[in-house]
Amino acid sequence: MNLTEDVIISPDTRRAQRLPPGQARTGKWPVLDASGPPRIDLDRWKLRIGGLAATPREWNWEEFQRLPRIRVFSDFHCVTRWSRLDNLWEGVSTRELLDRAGGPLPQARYVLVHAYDGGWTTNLPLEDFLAEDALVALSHDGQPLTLEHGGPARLLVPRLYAWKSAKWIAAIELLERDQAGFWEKNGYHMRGDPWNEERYGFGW
Ligand SMILES: Nc1nc2c(c(=O)[nH]1)N[C@H]1C(S)=C(S)[C@@H](COP(=O)(O)O)O[C@H]1N2
Ligand SMILES: [Mo]
Repeated sequence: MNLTEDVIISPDTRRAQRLPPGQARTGKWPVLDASGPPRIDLDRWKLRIGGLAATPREWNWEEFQRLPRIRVFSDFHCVTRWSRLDNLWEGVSTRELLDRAGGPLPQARYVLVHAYDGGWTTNLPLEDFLAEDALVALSHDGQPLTLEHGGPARLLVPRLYAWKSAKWIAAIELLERDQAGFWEKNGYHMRGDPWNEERYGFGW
């Protein structure tokens, strides 16, 4: 892989020990989700950004294709203890998207991400969502994202466990108070930092 200068290198890939505690490396890329891929029609696909954004807005597929893209080199850590290192993602940075929605209102602190698979959601702090290596990815290792891995577009937040990286992303909702998503309601951690093993939240 030729890592040219226009690739954002995820800070965690520069650690001497790249595997977070309790993780094992896999060369494969397992598919993991709650209920399988939804049916997505590109003619009707939309990504919305709203809630506590200054000027909520949405893009259809054609409009989304015209947004500037970044490339990110990062690792991917699943809470079920596998890690896939050395991924090259391409897509639109989360900062770019929020800029185009006028930026966050002052009281915005958290994000609830909505996906196309039956209202699946996940929550994360706005600060993590806006990390320099966070993006809505359209391709992986030079290939368009497959449906099973979240295509046509998925969120990718390398610094958190992979369940925060919503596949089939549909909407980004900025909130003042943290609101538990699908797995978080079922006991997973509200933040999910793999380096602190934030696997489970309250009551575990
Ligand atoms: N929309 C949606 N996104 C999701 C999930 C899901 O069920 N629905 N599962 C999450 C979980 S638990 C993991 S580990 C990763 C797995 O991504 P992968 O299947 O591409 O490896 O997707 C995350 N994103
Ligand atoms: Mo997961």
